[in-house]
Amino acid sequence: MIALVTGATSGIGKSTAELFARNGYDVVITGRRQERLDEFQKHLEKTYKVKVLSLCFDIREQKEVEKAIKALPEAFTHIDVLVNNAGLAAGLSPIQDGNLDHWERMIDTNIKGLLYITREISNLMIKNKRGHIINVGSIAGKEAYANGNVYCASKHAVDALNKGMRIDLLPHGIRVSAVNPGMVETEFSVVRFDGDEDRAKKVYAGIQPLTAEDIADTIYWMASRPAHVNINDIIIMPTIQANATTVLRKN
Ligand code: NDP
Ligand code: 8X3
Repeated sequence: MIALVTGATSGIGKSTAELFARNGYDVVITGRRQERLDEFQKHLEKTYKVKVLSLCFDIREQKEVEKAIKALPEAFTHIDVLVNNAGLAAGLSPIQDGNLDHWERMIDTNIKGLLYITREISNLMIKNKRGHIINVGSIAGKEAYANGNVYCASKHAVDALNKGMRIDLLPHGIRVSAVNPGMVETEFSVVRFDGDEDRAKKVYAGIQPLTAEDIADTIYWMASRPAHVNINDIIIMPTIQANATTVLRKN
């Protein structure tokens, strides 16, 4: 079995690729940071004795995505599971003060990048007559919250695409699922706040957030259900979080 995980250099994607490898899957790991990919590939190969292919590309660049997938070695073309994880939030501002670069990055990565890779891999899955696409959405795709505007819109798009893909791929026997997490402590907030680590730490101060491993567990559980079972959609929150903005903090 083969799993391709986008955004496997950090956080949820990295933990997910590791869990699939631990369960004997060969894995394709992607991201833009070549050094991290190389190091992670060595670790997975050595620890789990599985085949690992690392692909370094920017998911926002359609030609790069197409080239990387078209050049997959034969042994990696039978992708069983695609985890559409690569994504980010950039900024947290009211709509009228939005930073255009932040908007473009979120829309190009979370929506267009997810579409580019899905187009390539779904065609391989159709040829192989099997497959499972697991989309990483967010609680931000289920609710809008103050200053979350464009990030929330991008994750609402993932929610809609999750439903649409399931309809279009139904005749081909391809399963489509989504996991929508609340707060998970990864590099997410450091990226959101343009590298401001102190501000990022405050997001998780006084709470027990989810971990990347919690989400990896959920994704692997979805993928490992019997072939006739499809988990359509899961919202997963830390116990201290009731919705996008209601969080119980210890002072
Ligand atoms: P991280 O910042 O830790 O990981 C993000 C991953 O996405 C990295 O591997 C990064 O790789 C990759 N990525 C980002 N931009 C690109 C790009 N242009 N091309 C290729 N790869 C890219 O964050 P998380 O693990 O938390 O985020 C993973 C997913 O989970 C995202 O879709 C996020 O929206 C979602 N999510 C996160 C939550 C949280 O609270 N953390 C909650 C709900 C959903 P590289 O930089 O090497 O390219
Ligand atoms: C990440 C969770 O609440 O920051 O998608 O939007 S949140």
